[in-house]
Amino acid sequence: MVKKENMSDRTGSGEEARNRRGFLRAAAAGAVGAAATAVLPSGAWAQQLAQGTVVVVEMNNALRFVPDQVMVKVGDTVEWRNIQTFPHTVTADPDKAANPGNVELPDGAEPFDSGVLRAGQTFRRTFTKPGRYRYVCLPHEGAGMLGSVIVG
Ligand SMILES: [Cu+2]
Repeated sequence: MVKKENMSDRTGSGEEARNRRGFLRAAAAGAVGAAATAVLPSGAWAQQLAQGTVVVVEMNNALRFVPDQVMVKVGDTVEWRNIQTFPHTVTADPDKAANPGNVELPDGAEPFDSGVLRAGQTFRRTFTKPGRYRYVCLPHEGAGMLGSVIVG
């Protein structure tokens, strides 16, 4: 949208450019109004609204998930973010954990594993089965890098 405004400034007459800017402003105001009256927006935002809330868990060089326990609703998504430099994983798979007792999944829930997440990388999981999920960071499980998600 910004790019289009710049183009019209360059190519249109002064009057035309002013009208165009007015139209764009009205269109933007209309979009806000539409969102406020619950007309579904499009794209990623719509998908996010339809799927529920996104809760963020950070992973840091102190070898911790922060917060190490989150409570979400069925349909919500948890996003893990590596905010520093050490590589981490988000692993809820008893076959991969050094101590399978550190991992827990509700009956019927599929194990999952983010793979290695380097600095700045993220991993998302949407939870569709209620219950308690306990997971580990594979490289730092021994250092106590453990977390849980309670889905209610
Ligand atoms: Cu880790």
